[in-house]
This record gives sequence, structure tokens and C-alpha cells, in this order.
Amino acid sequence: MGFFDKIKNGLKKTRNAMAATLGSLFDSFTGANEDFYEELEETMILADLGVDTSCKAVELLRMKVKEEKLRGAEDIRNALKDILVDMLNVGDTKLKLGTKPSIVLVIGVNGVGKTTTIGKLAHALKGEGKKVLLCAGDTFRAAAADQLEIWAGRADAQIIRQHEGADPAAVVFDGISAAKARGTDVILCDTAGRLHNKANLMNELNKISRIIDRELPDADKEVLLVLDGTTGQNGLLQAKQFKEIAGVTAIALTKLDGTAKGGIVISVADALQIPVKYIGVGEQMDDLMPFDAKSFVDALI
Ligand SMILES: Nc1nc2c(ncn2[C@@H]2O[C@H](COP(=O)(O)OP(=O)(O)O)[C@@H](O)[C@H]2O)c(=O)[nH]1
Ligand SMILES: [Mg+2]
Repeated sequence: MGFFDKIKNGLKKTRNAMAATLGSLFDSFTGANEDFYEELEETMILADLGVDTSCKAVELLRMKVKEEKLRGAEDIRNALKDILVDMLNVGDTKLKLGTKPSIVLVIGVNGVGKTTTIGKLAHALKGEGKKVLLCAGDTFRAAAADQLEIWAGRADAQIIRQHEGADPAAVVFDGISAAKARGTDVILCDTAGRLHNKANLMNELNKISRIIDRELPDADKEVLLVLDGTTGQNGLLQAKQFKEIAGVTAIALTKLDGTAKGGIVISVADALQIPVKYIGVGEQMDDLMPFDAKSFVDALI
């Protein structure tokens, strides 16, 4: 399956929902009047673009239609696509991993798909010829490191782990030392998402960040926030909290294969102004797609 087909297939549920509602809206199109704009906004809210983002998109469309004197349904549909692509373009969509080593700290609440995303990402980076090391910073349960180890095996990456209950910052320290000694290109750090309150989580993430800054002062660093695409606007709330406490530089939205509300991607990028860099469209190793705004919108509409 080609790249575009794979995105289309992964977004099938959202695509079908959008095709049904947007399709009938544009099929019965008689002009860009109040009713049309209202229905369009509703359609977007249903696809989980969120009230703010949907409002903004419709407002921008009104202006564009007026300025460019657009009349036909096809022109207006294309104008809408351009607006959504613009809203998604809030920064570079590629992870910046130029230095050797470079490091990605992967954060997010329990169950969103952090460990799985790390496994998929390791596989993708290996495919680019990079030497990858995984760091088992989720020390809450031994099973978490076991799961990461299985992914390391699948992706043919190295792994550094410690015993259950170990200090995650110490595991990261070990991982960085090993990476320096072994000539690793990219370190991917898993973390636990189950700390009981915001202060706890903040302390732990701060501690890990301090170690990274101290040990790798000149390295390229990314903080990748993983969000579960099926949790919709709830996930957005989570994301806002993480943005406050952790200096997020990139977002991965997972499980888009399981939802008709893939519009959340646009909502997240627009509300946080942090680029979505990956989308997860399944549980297999190659089900992580590098994000591209244009392909995404084309697949959606
Ligand atoms: N369908 C689907 N399932 C996913 C995706 N990403 C992760 N999962 C599943 O979500 C569950 C939790 O993933 P895990 O990586 O353990 O989450 P973590 O707690 O954040 O590390 C697992 O069953 C994964 O297989 C995805 O893109 N699509
Ligand atoms: Mg995990």
C-alpha cells in the first residue's frame, strides 16, 4: 500500500463520517449563505475539530469566499482545504535529530500509546539507517520495561532498563552514557504517565530534563507528547496541562484508525500551536505515519 493510501485507510472512519456529512452539504450546495456556514460548522464540530477551531475555520472561509469572490461548491471546498492545511502548519513536522546522539523524551498519560509509538519510531529510524537506543523510563511496573524490550527486539534497537521502581532519571542517565559509549544516533526515552498528581509528574519530568540538559547540553532534543486520538477534546485538555509543565515540542496522535473524530488533529495543532509530527493508524510496527498537513487534509476531505 502506498503512503497516501495508508493514511486514507487509517483515517477511514473519520473519512467516511466527513464524506457523508460534507458530501451531502456540498451536494445540496445552493450558495455560500448563512445556512451553509452554520451546517459546515456543525459538521466540523462533529468531527471533533472543536468549537473554537471550527468557528475560526468558518470565519476564515467567509473572508476568503468574499475576497476571492468564490461561487462554486468545488472552489469553496478547495478554499476550506487550504484553510485547514494552513491551520495545521504551525511548525516543522519533522523531528529535529541532527546531532549524534540526539534524544526524544516521550510523555503522555497512561495508555495513550507511548511505548507502542516508541517501538514504531525506532523501526522507522532504523529504516533510515540510524542506530537507536530505547530507554525504559517507565519504571512503575516491570511489565512496562518488558513491553519496551519486546519492541526493541522487533525494531532491532538497543535497550537500557533497570529494576522496577528505579529512578527514571537514573535510567535516562544510564541510557545517555551507553549512547555516548556506543555511538548511538537517537535515544528514545519512555516515561510513566501514571503519577498521581500534576506536581509529582512535573517533578519527575523536570528531573529527567535536567539530566538530559546536563549530560547532552548541545544535543538536539525533542519532547514528544503522545495523545490518544479517540479521547477527543478530553485529550486536548490533557495536552494543555502537559504543555504547561513539560515544554512539549512535538505531538503524536495515536489510534486514529479507531475513531470517526480524526478532526482532533486540527484542533490540537491549532489550540496548542505545537506541530503534530506523527499519527498512529494501527498497532503494527509500520502503522506510524510522518505527518503531512496536505496529505492529511486530502485524505480527510
Ligand atoms: N488501534 C491502535 N492502537 C494503538 C495505537 N497506538 C497504540 N495502540 C494500542 O494502545 C494500547 C496502549 O499502548 P501503550 O503503548 O502500551 O501505551 P502507553 O501506556 O502510553 O505506553 C496498546 O494496546 C497499543 O497496541 C494506534 O495507533 N492504533
Ligand atoms: Mg508504556
